Amino acid sequence: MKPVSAALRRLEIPGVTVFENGSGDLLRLAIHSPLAEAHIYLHGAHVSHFQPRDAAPVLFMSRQSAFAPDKPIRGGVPVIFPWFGARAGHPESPAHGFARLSEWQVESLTIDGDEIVTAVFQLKSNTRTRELWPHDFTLRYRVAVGRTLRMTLEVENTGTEPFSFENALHTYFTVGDVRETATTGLEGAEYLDKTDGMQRKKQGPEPIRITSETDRVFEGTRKTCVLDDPKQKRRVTVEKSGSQTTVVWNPWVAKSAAMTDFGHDEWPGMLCIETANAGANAITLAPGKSHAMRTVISVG
Ligand code: TA6
Repeated sequence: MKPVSAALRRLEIPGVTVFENGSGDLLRLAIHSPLAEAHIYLHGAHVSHFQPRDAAPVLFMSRQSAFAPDKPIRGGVPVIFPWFGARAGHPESPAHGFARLSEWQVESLTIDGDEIVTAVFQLKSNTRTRELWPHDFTLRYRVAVGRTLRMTLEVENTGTEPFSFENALHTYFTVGDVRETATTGLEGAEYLDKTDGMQRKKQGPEPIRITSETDRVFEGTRKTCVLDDPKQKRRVTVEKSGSQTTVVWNPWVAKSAAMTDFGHDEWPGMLCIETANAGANAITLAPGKSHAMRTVISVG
């Protein structure tokens, strides 16, 4: 059991939030407010669970996910920074960057007049991050839990040189049956097909339906997406700002079988719709400047 520090205890809001040992004895923040429930691990500032009152859980979590200091968590909302996917020219670098593998600090914890609980996490550049990526930065991640889940990732360049980065909120949604879902908001948008050698293609006028392994990187889109999930009789809306890339992913059969931290039969129950800036949409920040990317998830 990992002890909870006095500093964290002082941040707790009695009756609403508590720091506790979660899976793998990793520390997590548990939120039980009148509006919703949520769990956020300090490891990766990883939202692993979100459930509005009177609704079913919104996020998928693999039953085979690792919960360990040096491993990514498979499900929920991984925070991706400073590169998306494999790092070009650096096969030794961890996929999807180091933010999801890092221990974040808790900066503040508040509840407002509308009973929305906001947790702010921080990750600053350090010796380890500089070994992987030679830049100075501060990441600030605001997670506001209410009827909606609102996540804002702010990147500040605290160094003396400009730097370019990619980022993503790599959200895993739980769905009744992915083969019955329809995702709208990307009609006519161009994408890179990661299942087909990154070929550039164009989404047709119809909603996205999942009929095989799907891994599409839509560049140059600021659109809101709506995930229609007939089996769970609900729609999930993914609004965003400060993001020009949306990624849609389902591993289907073969890729699922190849992933050790994912159940071979779990693919029908999840779909990733990710708010990102990747590839041609990578962000360049001058010293002293900041960039914020936000996503708001609501269930109807
Ligand atoms: O966002 C989709 C993707 O880039 C896929 O290519 C797939 O690899 C997925 O992320 C999961 O990546 P991970 O490194 O978490 O196994």
